[in-house]
Amino acid sequence: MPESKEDYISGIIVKGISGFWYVDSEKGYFECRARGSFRNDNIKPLVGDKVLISTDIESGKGTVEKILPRKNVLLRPPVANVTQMAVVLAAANPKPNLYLTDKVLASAKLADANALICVNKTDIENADEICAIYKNAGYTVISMSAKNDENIDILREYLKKNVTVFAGNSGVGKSSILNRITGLDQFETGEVSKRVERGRHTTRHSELVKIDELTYIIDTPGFGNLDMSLLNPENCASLFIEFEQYMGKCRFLDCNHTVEPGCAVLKALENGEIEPSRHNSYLKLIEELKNKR
Ligand SMILES: Nc1nc2c(ncn2[C@@H]2O[C@H](COP(=O)(O)OP(=O)(O)OP(=O)(O)O)[C@@H](O)[C@H]2O)c(=O)[nH]1
Ligand SMILES: [Mg+2]
Ligand SMILES: [Zn+2]
Repeated sequence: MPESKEDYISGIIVKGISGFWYVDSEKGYFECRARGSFRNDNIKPLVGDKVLISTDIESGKGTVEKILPRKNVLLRPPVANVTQMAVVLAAANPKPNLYLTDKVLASAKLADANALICVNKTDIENADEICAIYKNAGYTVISMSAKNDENIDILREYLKKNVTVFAGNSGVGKSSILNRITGLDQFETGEVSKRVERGRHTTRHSELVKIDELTYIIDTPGFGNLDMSLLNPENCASLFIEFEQYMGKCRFLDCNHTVEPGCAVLKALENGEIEPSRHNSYLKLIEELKNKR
């Protein structure tokens, strides 16, 4: 073990498999065990963690000695320090699920991560309407086709210097997009039907894939089970970014922006400043959260 902290190497955990943490650093790639005392302190390393490791470089093996403070933690996928979430929709096949999209966008806001919308498969259907919904809400929207390599370069620009998680329904083309980004066929793709046949037990671990020194991407398997543990009916209005400017402007301080008279959000909805589908998702989300209680 090194004498002082200066001998530690700093890196980022890109993968974790059965107790081994794979750390990417300036000095190379190391297979690490976590220091035993983490377990005593009830701290578990996470993919995305910035860490200090000790190693005798030649062995390629090391020990995670210290986990640096985290910017945020996502539970599904379990990843730390995500700076951006790219929500992928398909113009068609599968049909866009705006509610799920809006829930992921809310969780991105909650995690203080930038959000991008990628509307894929524009080669099979026009996506202007969906794009408009999210542009009007204030999001960056990229209409694209992984199949035709359309606008992949624009997405690549947005990824720079970010740790970006790709989320979205199964079959929308996340892995296909990421294969285009890396130029390698390293992400498994397939038709939805085949995926279902394969069953639920396919092992899937989250992995940071390096694009360049400061740029990483993470593929995820569909939305399946979105983590909503930190959302509640009270905080969710502020997670719809275009509602924010109306907060504090309703007649009632405890306005829920559902049916209340003098509600600034409902007025903006009437005026066309807020998209009906977005407000609809908001109503659905508070219902879902209330039922969970
Ligand atoms: N027409 C068309 N098909 C596409 C496009 N992108 C992906 N596909 C197809 O859509 C299917 C699903 O693509 P995947 O990349 O596996 O989808 P995924 O989002 O990773 O799905 P999960 O891993 O289950 O979450 C595959 O058959 C792809 O070939 C596109 O831009 N246009
Ligand atoms: Mg995939
Ligand atoms: Zn209101």
